[in-house]
Amino acid sequence: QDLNQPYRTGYHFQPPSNWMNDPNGPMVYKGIYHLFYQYNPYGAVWDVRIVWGHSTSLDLVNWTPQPPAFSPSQPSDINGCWSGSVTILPNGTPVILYTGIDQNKSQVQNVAVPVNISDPYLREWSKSPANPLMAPNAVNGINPDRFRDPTTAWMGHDGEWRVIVGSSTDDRRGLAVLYKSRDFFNWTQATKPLHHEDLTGMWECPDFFPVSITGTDCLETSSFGEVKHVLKVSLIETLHDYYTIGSYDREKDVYVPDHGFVQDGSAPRLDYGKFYASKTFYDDVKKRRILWGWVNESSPAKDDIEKGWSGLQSFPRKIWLGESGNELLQWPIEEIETLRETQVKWDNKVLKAGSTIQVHGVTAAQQADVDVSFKVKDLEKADVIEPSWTDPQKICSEEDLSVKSGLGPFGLMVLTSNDMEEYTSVYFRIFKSNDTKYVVLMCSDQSRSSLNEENDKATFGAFVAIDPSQETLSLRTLIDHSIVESYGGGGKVCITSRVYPKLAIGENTNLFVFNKGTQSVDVLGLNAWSLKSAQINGERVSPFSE
Ligand code: DQQ
Repeated sequence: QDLNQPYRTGYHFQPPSNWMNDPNGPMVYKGIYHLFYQYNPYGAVWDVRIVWGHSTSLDLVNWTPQPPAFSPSQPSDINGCWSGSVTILPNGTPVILYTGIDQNKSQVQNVAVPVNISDPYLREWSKSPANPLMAPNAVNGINPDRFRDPTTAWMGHDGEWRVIVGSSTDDRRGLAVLYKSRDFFNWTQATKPLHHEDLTGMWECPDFFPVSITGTDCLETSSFGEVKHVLKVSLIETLHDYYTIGSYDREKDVYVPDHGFVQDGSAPRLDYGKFYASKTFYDDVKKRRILWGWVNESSPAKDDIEKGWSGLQSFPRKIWLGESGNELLQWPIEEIETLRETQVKWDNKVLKAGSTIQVHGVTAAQQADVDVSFKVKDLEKADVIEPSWTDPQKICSEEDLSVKSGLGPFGLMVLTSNDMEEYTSVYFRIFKSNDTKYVVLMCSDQSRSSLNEENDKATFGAFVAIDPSQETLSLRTLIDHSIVESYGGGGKVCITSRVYPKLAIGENTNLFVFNKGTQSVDVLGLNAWSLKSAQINGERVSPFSE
């Protein structure tokens, strides 16, 4: 443990040093996984002249750094190489579409192709002299400051490629601008966007992909058949990633969500904590769709500069359509199991009212994978939820653990210091709603996570669509030094947070299960593993040891 660097992660992706934001162009090529990312080679803060950092992996867990794929170099990207995506052409060649900031500071879309397709590491990329392929068209109402982040393209029924680019109108109508092409190089803007939604502001990093309605197997982006489509957008106004599930009309080239969008606050989020500018790719090796998201720091920039880095990627998650057809499910990819060491296992333990039980034996409590399932018997003892409590984050923030309610809070205390001065708690509370249904609230409370008062310690929360009278309530939490990534209800709700303990570091880190409610709760099972460190992009030279 490098005590100068207690917040560097053991198995969450980060570059050797400096600033990282959005995941870009993830893919698998010739059996090698690639992740590109928005990267500032010059420091630990964002810089407009950002480049495409690049790392490769055999298993999505251990990563080797590669030279940046490309940097600003031609008029169409001289002021920055911003986010974009990879499309694998039918002949197997991967092609990158990305946003360039051109010589006039306009946002334009460019293409880059591998120099040597027989190199599985795709170390060299060449930009087309034909760039830019798409420029903002004032006639069509596209503002040059709001025209970015092309998706993976998909092939339509007519053999033409389609791609969407995020945008918005001056009056805050969010747009998924649609472009079409026969040859992938000459693109024409369609007369109508694929989808738009009033009063949502700029749509960054859209993602559009099919999900199977018949099972958990996932689909390549151009697949059609027994599918629904998902449109994800990153709203710059809230810095959250929202999704809708709906139908894509291939004839009319429009997407219609099954339920409303963000306007009425109803669109679900991929994560209710820190998680932004996410992107999926189809892994044809394991027939799954994998999601990555940028998890930014919660510390002041001066701390980032001092530690020499900023930004993580979430642990890669498999993502698929839940049985209800109304929600996406997410789960850490199975490769995490290769990191598991010591295991602690509990079966059937009663968590009495007011109890806090330590999970002994997780040797590396700051690098752990904890999976616990609860069964709550006395549901009739649940308090009735206040009708005005419609904002889960607000309930989680206002009702701290000292407030008792019949059912809960119960859950995990992670990254807990020896004397409990510091801890992060991830927990459930169950309420009754007036129509005799139950409301399950999941919270991730960072307010006690560190004695350092300078960090953003906001609490996060979400409702989990689960009926606790029929189903067990599961919570899986990945703990990794300064990131706590939690999956509630089997992946229905994710909450990711960043924490910077001063005391709960190294061996002084503990893990507990607790129940602060007035009724006992059963732990049906608990499995906790210490995780060893992955090899992530090699050793970083500490600025403190030079
Ligand atoms: N980050 C990129 C943009 C994108 C934003 C620039 C989202 O392309 O819209 O670094 O975080």
